[in-house]
Amino acid sequence: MEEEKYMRRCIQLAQNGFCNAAPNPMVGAVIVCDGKIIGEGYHVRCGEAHAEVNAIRSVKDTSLLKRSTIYVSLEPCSHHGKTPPCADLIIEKQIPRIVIGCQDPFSKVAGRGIQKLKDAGREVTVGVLENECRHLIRRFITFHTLRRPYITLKWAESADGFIDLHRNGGSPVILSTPLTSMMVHKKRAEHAAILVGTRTAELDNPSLNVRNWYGRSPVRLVIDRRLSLSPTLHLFDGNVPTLVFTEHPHNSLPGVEYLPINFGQDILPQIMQVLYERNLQSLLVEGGSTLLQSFIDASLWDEAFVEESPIHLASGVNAPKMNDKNSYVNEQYFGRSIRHYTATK
Ligand code: AOF
Ligand code: ZN
Repeated sequence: MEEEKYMRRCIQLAQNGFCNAAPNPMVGAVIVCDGKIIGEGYHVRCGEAHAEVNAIRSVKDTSLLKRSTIYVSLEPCSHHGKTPPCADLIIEKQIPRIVIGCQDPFSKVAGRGIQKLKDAGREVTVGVLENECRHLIRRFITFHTLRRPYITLKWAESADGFIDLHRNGGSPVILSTPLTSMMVHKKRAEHAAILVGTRTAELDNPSLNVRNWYGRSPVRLVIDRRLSLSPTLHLFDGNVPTLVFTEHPHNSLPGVEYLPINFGQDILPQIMQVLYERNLQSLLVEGGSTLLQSFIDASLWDEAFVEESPIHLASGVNAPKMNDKNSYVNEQYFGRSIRHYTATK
């Protein structure tokens, strides 16, 4: 119980890294001596000190470290990355006991941090609140174990199962409310990249940036096989880096990169490969229906959020259909019903 209490605090601290830790994982650490927390820290920003370093730095009376326990939501690192190994620091500071939430899936660590601590004679416990700790860094874990980004699908549909709007020549029907659009912007801030298909880019002219929430805007991705999209679209305003997947790469717009892919083959694995190579660890797919359905049909997704509007459209583009085996929980955001799916692994 005691261990879970401190690990819960680690997770809470780790979440403060939400905006800036990526592509590193969010990690929190707590140092406890004689039943009291004497130090706390979290990984604030990629490239800067790790959680354990910040927690150790925060301890006023460092002589207590020799009889303390350090709790950390992720295995302390064992490698020299942008910062030196945390396992070495813990050994150097003579902290005798280490309680870890989950193992680091990153190939340069992957158990070596735990081993280093054990080899130094420290008492190591692994797996306290393991599921919660893994859930916190699920994007990082999926990226490093499956070698592809963590994929979230998102759409809003009418009560009768249509998405959109102005596609039948009618005037636009807005299915989301200003409040649920905040949720969409929060989702954008949680992802490293965001993808839409050609028709969505053309008809909705989305900016795909983060406005109604705080955090970084994701890298924008659009599929434009024949380069038919107008350069005046918001996507090409140069405010956020944008990648265009096409069979006719060219270079003419600032902030926009054209990447050739083979449309004669399945394009999703090719896009995934580009994201993997660029260390873009998570992807939000915002439409349209055909693109979303292709991710569903390929079982290439991890989570999906479907906002159900009470509005009846009577016609329009059919909303994507989940497979029957996919279960969801009902969530509620600001009076709107959301089906939240999690892929079965
Ligand atoms: C930890 N504590 O707080 C974090 C860890 O380039 P670096 O030095 O920042 O190392 C990045 C890797 O370190 C990252 O891929 C992950 O394996 C681990 N992250 N480890 O001990 C932390 N954020
Ligand atoms: Zn570290």
